Amino acid sequence: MARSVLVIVPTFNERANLPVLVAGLMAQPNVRVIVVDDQSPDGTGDVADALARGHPARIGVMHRTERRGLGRSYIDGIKRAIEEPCDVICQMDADLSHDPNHLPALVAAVDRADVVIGSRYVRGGKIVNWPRRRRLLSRFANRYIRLVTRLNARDCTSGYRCWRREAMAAMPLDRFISDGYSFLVEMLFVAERRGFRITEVPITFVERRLGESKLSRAVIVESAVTPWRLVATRGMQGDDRR
Ligand SMILES: Nc1nc2c(ncn2[C@@H]2O[C@H](COP(=O)(O)OP(=O)(O)OP(=O)(O)O)[C@@H](O)[C@H]2O)c(=O)[nH]1
Ligand SMILES: [Mg+2]
Repeated sequence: MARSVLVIVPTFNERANLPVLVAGLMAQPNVRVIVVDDQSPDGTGDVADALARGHPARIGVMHRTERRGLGRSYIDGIKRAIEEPCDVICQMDADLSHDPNHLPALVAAVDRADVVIGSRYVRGGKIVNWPRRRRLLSRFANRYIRLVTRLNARDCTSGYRCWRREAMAAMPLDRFISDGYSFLVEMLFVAERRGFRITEVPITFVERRLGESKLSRAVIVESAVTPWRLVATRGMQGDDRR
């Protein structure tokens, strides 16, 4: 890849998956990684440190000690990422659902957009090994979010995204309301309100084979409520015009 790319990977109990993902990312030229671990009880943080010792110039690790959460982890990771020299900042799950081989296509699309979503729900996008129940939940979540927030993207909940560095740096992270997964929807909502160009590139999403999902009841409840909160505050947290 011609551009310099920084990938933020939040981890919680991904000890078996992280080395495979990192190997895939290290095989891509001009890619660096920041792992943001939330004191995983399974020792993912130590695994990340060991990987970083193997590639000190390309892998950084953050060990969070404050309240756990995907959104909080991303906020910490992004704050660090925008301090580092790079052209594109990406977000990616650690559970091997997101293939590093899709990265060049996503990064290339940053030429014509501020935010590029690795999307399951555009032509060419696929989901492998998801049970029917999980497919329905994701489909429903996307319909619901689009209906409530009027977001245009087909896949508003994908965690595989690339941002033009300046667009990411313009996000008002300290005003975000989400702790967990709904952070992903909030970012998109704020980006759209700021007039950023959002585009989608198809990916093949593969269900995790190892480790456990962290999709808890609390996370689902937050995801159901947040779209309404965003609309109610009209994304004020993302609006400098107030
Ligand atoms: N740092 C951090 N990472 C988290 C937290 N919760 C989830 N993650 C990471 O976020 C990514 C997505 O989490 P998953 O559990 O795979 O969630 P999902 O992909 O929506 O659900 P599945 O389809 O069941 O895998 C993975 O890399 C997780 O390790 C958290 O509280 N803190
Ligand atoms: Mg997953």
